[in-house]
Amino acid sequence: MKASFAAIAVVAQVASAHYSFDTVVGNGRSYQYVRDLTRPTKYNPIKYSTNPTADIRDNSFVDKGTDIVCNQGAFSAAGKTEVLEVKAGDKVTLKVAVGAKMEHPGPSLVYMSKAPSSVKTYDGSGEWFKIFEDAVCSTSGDFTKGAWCSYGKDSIGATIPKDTPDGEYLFRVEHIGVHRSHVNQPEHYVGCAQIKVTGGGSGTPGPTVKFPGAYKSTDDYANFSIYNGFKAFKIPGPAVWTGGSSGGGAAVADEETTPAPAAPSASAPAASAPAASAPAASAAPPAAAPAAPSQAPDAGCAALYGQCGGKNFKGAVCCSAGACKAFNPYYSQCL
Ligand SMILES: [Cu+2]
Repeated sequence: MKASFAAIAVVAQVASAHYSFDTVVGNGRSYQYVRDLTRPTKYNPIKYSTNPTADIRDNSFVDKGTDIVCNQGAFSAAGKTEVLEVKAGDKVTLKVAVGAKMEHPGPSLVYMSKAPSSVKTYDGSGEWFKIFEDAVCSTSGDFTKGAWCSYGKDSIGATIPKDTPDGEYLFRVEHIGVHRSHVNQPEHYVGCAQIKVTGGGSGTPGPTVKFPGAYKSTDDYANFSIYNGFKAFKIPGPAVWTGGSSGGGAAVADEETTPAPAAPSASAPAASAPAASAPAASAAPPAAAPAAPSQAPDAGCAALYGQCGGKNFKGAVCCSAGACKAFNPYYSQCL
């Protein structure tokens, strides 16, 4: 039947564009060390609660509830998920399920959070520090696709800093699709492995954030446009911790409205490093400095290239730049 062929085609296409993480590369089977999830469609993204209802997937939100920690229902799998022993200094890489690839433009991030005792009983409500991030690897590539470091890849990995204290941790990978950030609808894909770090050091990981809380819908990344060529991208979340005791102070959350020439506090030099320039990701161009956002959609109307109308669309039907052009009954865009 014609309809079922169409349905199959859609599923296959969505599965390769959307993704969830299920295995630790080189270690075990699907969901052996990675917490399984309970969402009906495992590969669907997590979005902001402020997004149009029609667009929200499975009641998973970046800004409320706990799905942004390790994905929907992941904590219910904690007890049956095994704990992978790794040495500080080792690289841990999580792979996406069912042979999919991360075919969305956007940053990759890896965070860790220490369990108070066994990670099998830890809900991830504690402090998280970032150990890896990447974003744009080619300023001349297709900014809607291959210019992004992780575009088309099937895994995200990070080296456990040597200074990481021994103990059990959640190892959280995240990819954020920013292809719809121009309409404030970034897509978050997250997954957590349970690991036990041995041979570590006595560093103080930081700055730290919490989930939810690390990201806001008003952050740069959530209001960014990949259209019209390269522009500097500010990676959300805190600065990457590479060792030592850069923690302590306030979490360097992504305060998009304050390009504050923050007087570098002499007492915490590492914490004042710009979040956007990943020291670990050597491939990232220096251009990714926290420059002034080139796009500042005004409160009321949609920004250039933003959606400004269409059936089920609940946003503002006006443009702060350009004119609203209808492409079909479901989509109008400011051009
Ligand atoms: Cu998507």
